[in-house]
Amino acid sequence: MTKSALQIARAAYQPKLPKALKGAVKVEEGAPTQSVADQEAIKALFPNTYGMPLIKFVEGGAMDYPAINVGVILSGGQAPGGHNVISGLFDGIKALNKKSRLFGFILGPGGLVDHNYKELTADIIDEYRNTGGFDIIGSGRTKLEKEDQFEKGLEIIKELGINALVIIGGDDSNTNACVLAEYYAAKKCGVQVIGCPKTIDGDLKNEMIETSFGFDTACKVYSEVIGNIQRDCNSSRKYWHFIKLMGRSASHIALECALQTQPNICIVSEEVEANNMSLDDVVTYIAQAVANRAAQGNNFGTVLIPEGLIEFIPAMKKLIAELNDLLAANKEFAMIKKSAQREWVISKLSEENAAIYASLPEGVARQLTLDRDPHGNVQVSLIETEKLLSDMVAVKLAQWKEEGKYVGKFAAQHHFFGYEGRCAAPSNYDADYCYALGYTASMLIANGKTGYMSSVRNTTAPAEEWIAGGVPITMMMNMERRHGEMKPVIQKALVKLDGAPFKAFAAKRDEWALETAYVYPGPIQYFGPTEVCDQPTKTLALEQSK
Ligand code: FBP
Repeated sequence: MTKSALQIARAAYQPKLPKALKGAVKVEEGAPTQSVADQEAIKALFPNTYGMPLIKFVEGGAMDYPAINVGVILSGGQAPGGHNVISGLFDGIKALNKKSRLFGFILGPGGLVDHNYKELTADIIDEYRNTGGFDIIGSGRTKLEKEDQFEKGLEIIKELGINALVIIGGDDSNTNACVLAEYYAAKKCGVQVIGCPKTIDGDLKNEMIETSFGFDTACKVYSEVIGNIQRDCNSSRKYWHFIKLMGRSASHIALECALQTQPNICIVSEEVEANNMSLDDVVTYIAQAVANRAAQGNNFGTVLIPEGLIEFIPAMKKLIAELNDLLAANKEFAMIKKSAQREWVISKLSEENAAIYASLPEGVARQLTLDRDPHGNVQVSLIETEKLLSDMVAVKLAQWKEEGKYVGKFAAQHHFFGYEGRCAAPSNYDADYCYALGYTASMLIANGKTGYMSSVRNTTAPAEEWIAGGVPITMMMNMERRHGEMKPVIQKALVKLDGAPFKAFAAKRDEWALETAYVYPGPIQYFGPTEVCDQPTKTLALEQSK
């Protein structure tokens, strides 16, 4: 296999570990925990894994552990650093006992159910250290939720003598990890389940989980490209660029990229919802900024749009909620001829939602009825919000021109950044953070824990001072409606409008809208001065500087 010069140099990088993990560790237990909401309901559903204490690892103890066999699963969308979680886990279980073994289940949770696995040996691990992607074993979105899946999994777990499973995933996959932990604990199967917080979306975070891995690298990649586009549009001065950014419901990626690049406009879905804005309000806001710049002779600019925006416009949110229930209850929808689907949907929706649905451009309306993902989420990455908004802005500007309120030229370019950043070589931050998360998972296993998520905190400080431990997954849960039913799920962390990152953005955005205040972050640097190579995201830095 031919390797790039960077790949070769990067293979030699030794990720940093918190001081406490460098030798033998001791467990320090905190107070018992409870779920963030719906305590009674969650406790009843997780009698064996509810209320466990927070865990912190400190130096001390003995390194005398029996050999263990561990299974690892990568679940959901790719995020930079996954390979380092696995190499940290591998090194951790080997440090505990050289005879320990690691098995990777192929293509996500489905690999466990289908008994599709491979042993991850030292040679394989060494090929993937500090690389992006999930290709070491592949990933998938199969939802592990049914008893027969758990039982099929148990067969291969027993066959391979696996003591513990590590599930590397986002909020939905870690919810499933917890359900599985509870199931195996209730049946006294002797199988531990540990989760690791993955997702570029940045929406799996709380007091104990500072950030999900991959967010740092992905945002840096998108910011590099946004910066390049800004320099291009500031050079030719003829286009408005509408840039949609991945991130599902939450706007963390868009907000972080805005803090890094200072675009003219960044829409934050959570604010749109809080201010009860309609689609027309959002369009008017953008069009006004375009008109204000045009009045100064600047017919160019950048607009960042979070991919989940459409779900946060209150009227659209109601429509999507009704569509979710409608489609879940009418599986035959997929069999209806494409040309008849629109009419069918309109005939079934409530009057209010039918009117909104009918008013949408045909393409966007169709995109709202596409298959949900296995977790019941609308696949927002498939909805072309960037085009919808720029078309509507063009119409509004044309109208203002007629009324003599606008005197510019408006030409738009569209971009969608998501896949470009999900498999990038992890930044130093993600390389270190992921390795530490994997290593911590091995210590949770060695100490007999199950139903915990690996946690590494204080990550804006030097890695030596990072705090490693575990958080009971039930602590992060609440009840939410999914596929038409109430289910226990990890609460999604959306952008907080009273949080430091949003406030920092809000304080500057009017200036950025009018001026050309672009910042050009350039590509991720892996070698060089620490202020260039080792900076965390602005989101994390602002959140930690409270
Ligand atoms: P996860 O929650 O699985 O980490 O998803 C990340 C993500 O990249 C989202 O930002 C995006 O909406 C989605 O995956 C796209 O899914 P797919 O890879 O199936 O196209």
